[in-house]
Amino acid sequence: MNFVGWIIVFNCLMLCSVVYTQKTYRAGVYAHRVIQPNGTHTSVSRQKALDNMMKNINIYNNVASEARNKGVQILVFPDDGLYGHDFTRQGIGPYLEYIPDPTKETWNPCTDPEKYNNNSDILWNLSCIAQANNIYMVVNMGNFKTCIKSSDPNCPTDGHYQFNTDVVFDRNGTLIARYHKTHLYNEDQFDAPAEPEHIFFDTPFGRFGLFTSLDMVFKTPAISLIEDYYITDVVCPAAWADLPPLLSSIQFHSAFAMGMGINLLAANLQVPGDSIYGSGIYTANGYKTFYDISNQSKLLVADLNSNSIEDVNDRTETEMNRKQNATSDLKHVLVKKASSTKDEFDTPHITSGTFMGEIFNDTYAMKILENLGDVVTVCDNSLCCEFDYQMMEGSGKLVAFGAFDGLHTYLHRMYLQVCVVLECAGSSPQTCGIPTEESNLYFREFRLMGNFSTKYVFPEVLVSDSGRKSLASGDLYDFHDGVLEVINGLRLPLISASLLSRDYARD
Ligand SMILES: *[C@@H]1O[C@H](CO)[C@@H](O)[C@H](O)[C@H]1NC(C)=O
Ligand SMILES: *[C@@H]1O[C@H](CO)[C@@H](O)[C@H](O)[C@H]1NC(C)=O
Ligand SMILES: *[C@@H]1O[C@H](CO)[C@@H](O)[C@H](O)[C@H]1NC(C)=O
Ligand SMILES: *[C@@H]1O[C@H](CO)[C@@H](O)[C@H](O)[C@H]1NC(C)=O
Ligand SMILES: *[C@@H]1O[C@H](CO)[C@@H](O)[C@H](O)[C@H]1NC(C)=O
Ligand SMILES: *[C@@H]1O[C@H](CO)[C@@H](O)[C@H](O)[C@H]1NC(C)=O
Ligand SMILES: *[C@@H]1O[C@H](CO)[C@@H](O)[C@H](O)[C@H]1NC(C)=O
Ligand SMILES: CC(=O)N[C@H]1CO[C@H](CO)[C@@H](O)[C@@H]1O
Repeated sequence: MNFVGWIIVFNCLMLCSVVYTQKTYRAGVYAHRVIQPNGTHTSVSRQKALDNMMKNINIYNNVASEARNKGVQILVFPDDGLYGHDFTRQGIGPYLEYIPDPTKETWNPCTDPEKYNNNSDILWNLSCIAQANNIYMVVNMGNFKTCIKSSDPNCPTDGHYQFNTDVVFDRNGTLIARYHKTHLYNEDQFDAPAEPEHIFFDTPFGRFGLFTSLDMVFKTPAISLIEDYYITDVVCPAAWADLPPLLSSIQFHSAFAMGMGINLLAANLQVPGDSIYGSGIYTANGYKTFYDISNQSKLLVADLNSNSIEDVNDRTETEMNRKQNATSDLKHVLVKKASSTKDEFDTPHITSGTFMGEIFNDTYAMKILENLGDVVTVCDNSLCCEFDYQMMEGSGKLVAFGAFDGLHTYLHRMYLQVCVVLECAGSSPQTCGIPTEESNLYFREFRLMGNFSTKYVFPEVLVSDSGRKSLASGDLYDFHDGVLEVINGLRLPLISASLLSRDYARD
């Protein structure tokens, strides 16, 4: 093909209005309580590894047929769902398979299991499950790839790569996508790819981006994939440890979908002892369904709208413009307040009473909300947050409003800017930020905003339902122009409302 031809193909890939034949689709996400093998630190035989994985694959097989009976068209399984975690590099060895690059060669492992003359049992089984159930299937597994040190400086000393990998099969069982996880966490058994991969696949009901678990909190490839490839729908196998009060699975995953304006199919592993749980199907306007119980497996099913590429182009341009405009408007407002209305900042409820509180191992500037209604500002470094509220009734406990602008280093290194309102766990300021699932806090209405330095703002609204954390229904709150707004109560007591923003460049 000549140069012009390539340009047309390239532009078309990016911009052509792909006409999807379906306007809606039915998604399935499986919260899988993995059967963890024993002896994950030493190498077992290939047969033993296959037997261990077959225990989980047999469950996947039943789930796929349950999903088919429910009309599911695309089914997502979690990160590490075939063998669990806590492996050494040697220990995971016999669980891995060679996985060819589906952008370079076409392979249907079910119809042609011997093509690579390797151990392809797992790919073979999975492909046949997709084919038998006529369903798109997203599965996480391990990839073994040989390399040569003399020609590849990144090649590990043992002469091969071990990748944490997502594979996607179409309804015929053909392998259509392969993604190597970029941001590993406590996964010494795996190598990260030298360059982050931007992977997506097309279906009759839309284009899906693909990344794994912790990838969701970093810019590359998660954000760059969505922005640069016009992604409207994302599938994300996860093994995400629940990290309240700001990064619980359901809390951050739903906020990510809303903040980025996408549909998100997030399948989390269930490992109760390690607090790994919380799966869901989320949209730009709130959740469709979620499951936040740690000790049992569950198939979640929901219908979603297929977004067209044109919708995304519109969204990308106007949303980003609006967000940028809103942020600059807000900066303007806050700057104006700081300079011209000095009195306002001198009134006691705005300047006094700031104390330092700890949330998720970061030190926040905080204020206790003392009135049933007020407009309160709290600042940390260059971030100022504003909270404009009408409370229904006083909460039995303290209610804090906090701001944080800094580099978070505990667990993950990530630059955060956060505005948060939360009910404290107890009656002293030191308890503000300690995770709790209980609350008595009801707001009639509120507006939460901040002058963040980036457009990447994720709105989180966590409520308490029968003593457990839960998500507020998307039709009870609104996120537009960087402002989180509730105008008619949340029905359930609020645990926390936060705008969590990421300044990726400062990580
Ligand atoms: C692991 O070992 C325990 C105790 O010996 C046994 O009950 C369990 O079934 C084993 N699990 C697997 C997956 O083999
Ligand atoms: C799946 O794998 C098992 C164990 O390796 C093998 O016995 C079985 O034939 C495979 N089945 C299919 C349908 O791939
Ligand atoms: C499945 O295979 C059939 C026949 O080989 C082909 O026409 C069809 O496009 C394939 N479907 C998908 C989703 O790849
Ligand atoms: C899960 O935990 C709940 C209580 O939290 C308990 O009632 C239920 O029996 C447990 N289920 C399983 C399968 O362990
Ligand atoms: C954002 O601001 C620019 C420049 O002020 C303006 O041209 C544009 O229409 C605004 N966009 C939106 C979506 O409001
Ligand atoms: C936010 O507002 C404060 C107070 O006006 C100001 O000092 C700060 O520079 C602003 N931050 C940004 C990122 O614009
Ligand atoms: C981080 O915070 C948690 C609770 O929020 C606490 O248990 C832990 O000790 C803290 N760790 C460090 C290193 O400060
Ligand atoms: C582990 C292993 O044997 N991998 C081989 C599988 O087959 C491909 C293609 O034939 C080879 O390139 C791999 O080295």
